[in-house]
Amino acid sequence: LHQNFLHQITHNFLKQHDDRIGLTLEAIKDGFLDYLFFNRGTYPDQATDQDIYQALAMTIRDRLVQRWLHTYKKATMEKDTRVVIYLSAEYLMGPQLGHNIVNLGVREVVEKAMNDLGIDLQSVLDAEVEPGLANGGLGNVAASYLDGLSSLEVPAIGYGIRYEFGLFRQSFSNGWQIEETDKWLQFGFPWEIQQFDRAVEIKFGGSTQRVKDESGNEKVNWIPSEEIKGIPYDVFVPGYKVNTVNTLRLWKAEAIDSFNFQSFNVGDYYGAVDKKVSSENITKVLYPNDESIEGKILRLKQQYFFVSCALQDCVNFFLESGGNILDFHEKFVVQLNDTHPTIAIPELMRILVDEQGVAWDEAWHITQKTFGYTQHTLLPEALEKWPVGLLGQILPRHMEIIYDINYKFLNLAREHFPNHQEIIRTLSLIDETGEKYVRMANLACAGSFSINGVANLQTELLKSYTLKDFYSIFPEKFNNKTNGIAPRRWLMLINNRLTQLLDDTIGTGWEKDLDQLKSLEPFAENQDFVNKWKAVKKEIKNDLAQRIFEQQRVKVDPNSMFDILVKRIHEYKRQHLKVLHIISLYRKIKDNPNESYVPRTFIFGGKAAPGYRMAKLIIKLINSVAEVINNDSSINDLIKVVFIPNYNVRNSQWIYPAADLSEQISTAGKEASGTGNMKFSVNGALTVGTYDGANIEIREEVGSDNFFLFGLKADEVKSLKESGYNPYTYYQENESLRKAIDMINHGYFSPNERDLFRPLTDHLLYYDEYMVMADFTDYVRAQEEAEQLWSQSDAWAKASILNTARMGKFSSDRTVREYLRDIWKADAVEINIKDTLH
Ligand code: F58
Repeated sequence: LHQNFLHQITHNFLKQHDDRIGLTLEAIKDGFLDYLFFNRGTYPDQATDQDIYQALAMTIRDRLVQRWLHTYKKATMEKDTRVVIYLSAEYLMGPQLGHNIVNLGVREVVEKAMNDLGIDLQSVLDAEVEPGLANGGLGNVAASYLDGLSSLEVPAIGYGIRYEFGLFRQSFSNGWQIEETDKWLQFGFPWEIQQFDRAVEIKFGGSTQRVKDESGNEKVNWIPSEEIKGIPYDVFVPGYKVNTVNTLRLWKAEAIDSFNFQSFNVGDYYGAVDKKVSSENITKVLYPNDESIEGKILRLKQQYFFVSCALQDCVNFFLESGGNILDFHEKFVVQLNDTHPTIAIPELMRILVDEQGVAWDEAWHITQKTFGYTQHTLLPEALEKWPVGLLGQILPRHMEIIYDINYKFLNLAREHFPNHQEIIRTLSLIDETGEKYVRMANLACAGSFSINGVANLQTELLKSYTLKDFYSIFPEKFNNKTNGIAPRRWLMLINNRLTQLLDDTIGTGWEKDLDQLKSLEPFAENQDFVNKWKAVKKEIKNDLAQRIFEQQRVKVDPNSMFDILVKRIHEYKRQHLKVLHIISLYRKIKDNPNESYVPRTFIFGGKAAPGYRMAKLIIKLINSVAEVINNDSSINDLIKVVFIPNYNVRNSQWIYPAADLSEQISTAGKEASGTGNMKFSVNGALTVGTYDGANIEIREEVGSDNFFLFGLKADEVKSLKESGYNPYTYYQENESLRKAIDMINHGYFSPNERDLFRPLTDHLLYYDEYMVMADFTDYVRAQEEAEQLWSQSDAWAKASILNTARMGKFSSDRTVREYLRDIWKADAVEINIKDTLH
């Protein structure tokens, strides 16, 4: 009976399908008006921006559900298809509505539907509150790779955390960064479906016990002191113009029984809800550090919480579909997005050995065949380690498993390095140099079959320094996967004007095969096209100028060079190098007012980790410099400085397309890859950059004439440091650098507090870990080169065209294909939504 019923509704449903969830103008309009009335309870003329956004979002979501259900049931859950599992504590999804409209291929229809109703689509998109569930680049690639997997029709699940509060919202008060809670869920999030029936239980604390099972074999029981529930929320990840809609499954922590009746009965209401509050704290907030790890208990609990939810979920649905646990690694390949999900390795061992009764060696074999590990950093402070005591207290069984893995792993290492106690000590999963720590990166290397960096230089540096000894034991595990960005979001969606021009010039098709942009190259010689290119850029810059004026009341000239530095604020990313350049230019204009100058607008954006004092001081310095320069009428508006607050995906979408010059100025050997560099360049910006991360590969592709290179190379940074670096000599030798620093130190930008920026300037003069002083002179030279090219506007436009034309390599589709070919080995599965589901 049940089966018949199922057939019937599927049949009826399919009959009405085109009216109900079709992609026609009428269907979309009807859906939208229905939602407005029945769901939002309003008439069109009384609807608020939020009503309109929610109604359109639900209308689009309806068009994803069936595709998603089919992908999940027909591909992901099928026993024999291989599924890519992505484990990441962060996903930078960005606003969803526009992106999903583009991927469904209905941008024009939706625009028309809205227009017919007198609604401007852009203002609907502006009403969305984005899920800010990431710090920066690492979360961005996680989101791009899910998009790529869906677009290539490969079944995949991303697992992560549904933080109630995402990355803090940034505002400025008197130039200082202020952090506010990001309540991104306050109006509801229309792109998720709660899945109560797939909830799992997670244990913490307590102790372990060795017991005998029914057949007399010894096994370990973990008796926890705390248990909580993980509730999954599925977010749709549609591919571009295909039926595949993969799943991003985000977990929320809840108390198992939210009410402690015993306490309640004795009148302790607050005690009764206490447990609920403390369980739910686990997924309350995203830690706002981008390149260092806070050794907080809650952070470890977050990590374990989501990876345990994920692995239990995989094991459950594999066993439900009749899989044999010994084939786990055939069904799933699990990619660790950086070191923070590494606790998944002992967790899978625990599930296999303690819960599924698999023998240790076999379990280790399965585990090692399951995991791939991506490293996103070169900064030692970002290599995560946990005190043995703390890890043992929160996860006593995992600590035992880690010790067992280490014992066997070090025996293997000794075979490679028989008499090298020192090397064995650095390879050990336990750091015993002082207080004992578990080295999570070492655990990840030991437990994965693949280890990859995210750009060529970084992978080489991992092999020769950071993970050198692992490389000598397991050279075959190491590989490089240069990052990429999703062309649908980072070009099509955000740069409609350029997209139109590209479509008109080389036709469509490049969105799925970015190498096709190559056919734009000959147009760089075509004056008519060059003029069009310039006209489009001008309009885009007008849009941004208008937004800046509305937001900050600063007038910027769209004819000036838009020189942009947006990313997290960090000393290694060297926003202060940019500030020193701006000050020296300002000084030059004031000293020689009658010379001619290139008018420039310097735009900054980015958040500082709330506890990172130097980064916050850099923000204050930028805002102080902006205040002085923007109000100095003697320089005739030749330069303007703007700091756009609360840099996030939404406002970055206005920023990237409008850039003339992209600033990628990290100290060489510090930026693992960078992905902002790619977003700028594909939108036609020229780069001024160091020989670092993916800059090197971008320059290789776009050509050295179309890229302003400067600064020390990674090996030069290293040898200068080793030979005794003295930043003060650069201060003595370079007059404009000296004047710029003196202006800061004399209180020019902080008249009420002369010494405000001393910690920053002292650091530069006497320590300068990131070699700002050493690179200043060459940086100014590269900037002058840029100004010369800018003065020949056709030559600049040509270089800009060539940047876009030659960025094909940096599509995340290429990166995903390489992951699939070398690591994941999963195939595409075409989804037919006419298939009946059982
Ligand atoms: C970034 N890392 C790298 N980490 O800095 C950047 O060069 C690279 O392009 C990008 O990854 C993608 O590969 C990064 O964003 C974090 O935000 C972590 C958050 C969790 C704690 C450790 C840092």
